[in-house]
Amino acid sequence: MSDPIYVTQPFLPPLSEFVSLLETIWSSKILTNQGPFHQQFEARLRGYLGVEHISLTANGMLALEAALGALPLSGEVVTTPYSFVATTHAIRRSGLEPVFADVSPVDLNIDPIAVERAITPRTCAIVAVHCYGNPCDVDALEALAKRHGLALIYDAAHAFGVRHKGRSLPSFGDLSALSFHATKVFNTFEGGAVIAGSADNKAAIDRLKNFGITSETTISSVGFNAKMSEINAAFGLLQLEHFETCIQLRRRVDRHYREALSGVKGLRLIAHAADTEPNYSYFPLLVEEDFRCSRDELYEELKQVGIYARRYFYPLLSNIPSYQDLPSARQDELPVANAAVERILCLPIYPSLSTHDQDRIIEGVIGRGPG
Ligand code: T4K
Repeated sequence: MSDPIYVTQPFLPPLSEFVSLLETIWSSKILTNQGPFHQQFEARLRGYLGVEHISLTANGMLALEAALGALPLSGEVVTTPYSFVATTHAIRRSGLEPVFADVSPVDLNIDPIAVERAITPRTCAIVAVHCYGNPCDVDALEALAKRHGLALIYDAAHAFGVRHKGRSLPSFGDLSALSFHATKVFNTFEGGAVIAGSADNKAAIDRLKNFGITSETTISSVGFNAKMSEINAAFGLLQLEHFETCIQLRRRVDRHYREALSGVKGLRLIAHAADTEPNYSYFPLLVEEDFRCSRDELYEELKQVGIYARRYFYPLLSNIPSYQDLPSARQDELPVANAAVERILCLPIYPSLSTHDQDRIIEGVIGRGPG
């Protein structure tokens, strides 16, 4: 059998380029606690993302917890059930109550009309996800948040490098949380960041991620440890130099899939949004009823030939034991999300995916057997 193909493969720059950065760390012996690489990486990201305030974190989930912890929130948070489990867990672990609202059938992002219906006097915030890197309806969500006096936080774990309406997508909202996990479009092995709309929020996040410490003798809040180490920050600096090349390589893969699979009976591709420069982080397919087989049969068929597509984000978060008893988790209240998780399949996409391997995947999907 041919080599396995996984849903993603992290981009790694030439090792020789990283060694000199490691030598710097070895000689300085500064390993963590906002050292020089941490500061340089924050500065470079501010420039790249066109934002004023950013705080690096150890991973994307803690970035989201830090974002939620930076604001004076209590009560209910309206959020999507169609995401990775970190989104809802971060809300719950912050002592807040997740309230699910359905998603739009067009892009599987939270539907502002459903959000408005879910708002009660106890709602304090909206946590929306730019799912697969496709922008939420940022204007409608901002208007809603303003009208109801709510905080607007984006889980932008998939959105690094996306530009929307002339701005970097993670710059929308009061706060956005990024993930730099190995499986993400931009990785620092593990890592993340919060983009803050104000210096005060950035300061609150900097404190929270450092145990709530303000100075050597002042501990002003109950924080945690979510600091990014120097090794991850140095690696991020290097990764940034290669990022545009990675996006171009991903664009090639995305185009080839779209050319080969658009118009195949029973397959629906999610279109790139208008006024958007995508990051091509995922390639989601919806396997409709009139396709030659079901989504799960397709998933198994591909696995048989060594292609490991993934059903992101199955199961739906409103259907897992931790959340299924919430009143907002009722399946009839979330028809679009419940239907989508039964149909979704994410095909492999990453910079080093060869055309040969991609053709194997396409042939497997279309049903011409192993390529
Ligand atoms: N919000 C959203 C919307 C998210 O999607 C995520 C994370 C978060 C928040 C939280 O961010 P972090 O705290 O993770 O920074 C993965 C990732 O672990 C997770 O980061 C990601 N979302 C989620 C969508 O996917 P798995 O369980 O699917 O990963 P895994 O280990 O099965 O990896 C998938 C494939 O990638 C493997 O088959 C092979 C390849 N791979 C993976 C790793 C880890 C590699 O080639 N090298 C690697 O090091 O969850």
